[in-house]
Amino acid sequence: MITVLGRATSSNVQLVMWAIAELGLKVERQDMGGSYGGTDTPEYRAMNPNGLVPVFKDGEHVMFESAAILRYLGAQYGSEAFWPKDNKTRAKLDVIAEWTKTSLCNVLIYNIFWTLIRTPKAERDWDNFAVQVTKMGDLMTIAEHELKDKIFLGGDTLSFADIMFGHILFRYFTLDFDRLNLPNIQAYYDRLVEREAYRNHVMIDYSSLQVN
Ligand SMILES: N[C@@H](CCC(=O)N[C@@H](CS)C(=O)NCC(=O)O)C(=O)O
Repeated sequence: MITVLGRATSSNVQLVMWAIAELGLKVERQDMGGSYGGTDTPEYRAMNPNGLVPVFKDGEHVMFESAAILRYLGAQYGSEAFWPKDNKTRAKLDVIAEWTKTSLCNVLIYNIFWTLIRTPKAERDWDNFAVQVTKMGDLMTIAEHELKDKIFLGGDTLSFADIMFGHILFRYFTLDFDRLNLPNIQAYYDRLVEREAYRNHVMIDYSSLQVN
């Protein structure tokens, strides 16, 4: 039995839940973290000493860190397309996954999202925001080239790298900032939106996180 502990509005929970749904696995999710609390108990800290969500359980196997959970899911349950067995083929996809989790998430989630949604209006640093929006454009231009003539990052079928890259796109396209016109990324996002699992687990209203 797979269990995920974490609120649905967390982007790190979303990527895990989306992966589980794409892999056709059964899961039970329990709201935790944020206004739900529950992450500061000794029991929770024993599972994740950081007190953050998500925590993932597959039977007795317990882990945290969404990217590590995604890789575990791929290795344990993924098809050849989702998690290629060939190390070099998989490593090429993992470059994009890792780049998303580090470079892209740092700009989009920890700067742009954090400024617009999680920081009180009076405290927003608009000079830094402008720098981050320019950085976002530079990074997404790299992704735009990567997606040239591709349906998904690895070819015609969704892989773990698409879960990592794709899970940030809902916020990328719905936050209020200036985006470059990048047709490959727009078409890729439109394809993700067609997927029920993406709509159910990633396209989650984040207005409850908004501070004013
Ligand atoms: N590197 C961790 C980061 C986890 C993280 O920052 N989670 C946030 C939500 S996205 C969190 O727990 N925030 C506090 C809370 O929700 O109580 C991962 O990818 O799982």
